[in-house]
Amino acid sequence: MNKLKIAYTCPSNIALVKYWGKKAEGIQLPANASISFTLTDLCATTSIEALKTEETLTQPAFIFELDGKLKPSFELKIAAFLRRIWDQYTILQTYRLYIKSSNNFPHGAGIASSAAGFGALGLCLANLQQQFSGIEFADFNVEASRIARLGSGSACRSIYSGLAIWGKLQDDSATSDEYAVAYTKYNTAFNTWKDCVLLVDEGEKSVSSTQGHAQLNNNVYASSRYQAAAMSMNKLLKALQNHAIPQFIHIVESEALQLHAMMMAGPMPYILFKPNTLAIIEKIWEFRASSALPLCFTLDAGANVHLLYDGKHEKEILNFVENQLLPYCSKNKYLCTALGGTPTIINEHGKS
Ligand code: 2P0
Repeated sequence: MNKLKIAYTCPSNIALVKYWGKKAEGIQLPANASISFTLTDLCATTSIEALKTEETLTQPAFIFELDGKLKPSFELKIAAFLRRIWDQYTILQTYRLYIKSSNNFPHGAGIASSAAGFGALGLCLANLQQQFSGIEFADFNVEASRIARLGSGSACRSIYSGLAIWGKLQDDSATSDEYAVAYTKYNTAFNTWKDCVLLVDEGEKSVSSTQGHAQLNNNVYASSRYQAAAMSMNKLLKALQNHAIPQFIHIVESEALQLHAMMMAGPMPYILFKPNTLAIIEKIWEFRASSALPLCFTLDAGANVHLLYDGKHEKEILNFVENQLLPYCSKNKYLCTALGGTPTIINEHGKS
């Protein structure tokens, strides 16, 4: 076949226990296990057209467009990713890839666009390799998650709807450092939870996440952080099983603050949150104390605040957002989404 085609849409995710730091050995293996909620409405859509070349290639050949525009700044990361899978993804050795991607959320909105983007790319490539070789992977999602991880660590969790764990847990043989797995043992009362992303700052981050991870190699608190993350995982899984809201809130907020504490306590300290990030956190604490409603915040590697809440109380909580938090948001902007999105194939019959 001279042409193969595929397209997937894949949601972003927000970590509850954070991946922050990589193992010294191996490629893109996490220093600690993490768990995330997949975000229903915040997605990347990626299509690939693979055209057969006359000659055998010696390195990946591709063109990448984001929202219809060439993006040279993303090419290095994609090229590094394709080189990592080159030996096993034999399609790359005789096909040139035309990769087109778009997000349904604004770039720089503090939503993990690389998680959604590399999640979709991993799904597309795993599917294309199957089309090319005629051999199915034993577990397609595991394979897509494994290669998504090689593009961007957090992307491996986006392959699963709901909750996903990435990183080996001693007492769970299904878990792995190489790929994420779905976590299904949680109390279904969490199915009504939502995420409202409060956009504090839409600019580019001063330090990328990949640079941030690397700083853990020389951070004197790194080993304590990895121990604390393991404790957080242990406690959070229990809170998720038992629908123990106070414990859930405590661990999720502590994890967000530890993430930023590591940035501030690293060898080249930096701060990604802004004054309005802190103002929003204080407002959330005040509102929770006075209302006793189930809500908490978490942060990604950026200034924006993810307000997690039980959608059963949506009216009161969105009133609070509108009345008290909007003044702290850039251009009064926020994005709300339910938890639990699922990657979807758009076209699997594109062979010609
Ligand atoms: C996470 N983050 O668990 C953590 C918390 C951001 C804050 O994983 O170098 O884009 O591509 O593996 O996955 C963001 O880092 O970094 C991240 P690479 P990635 O979601």
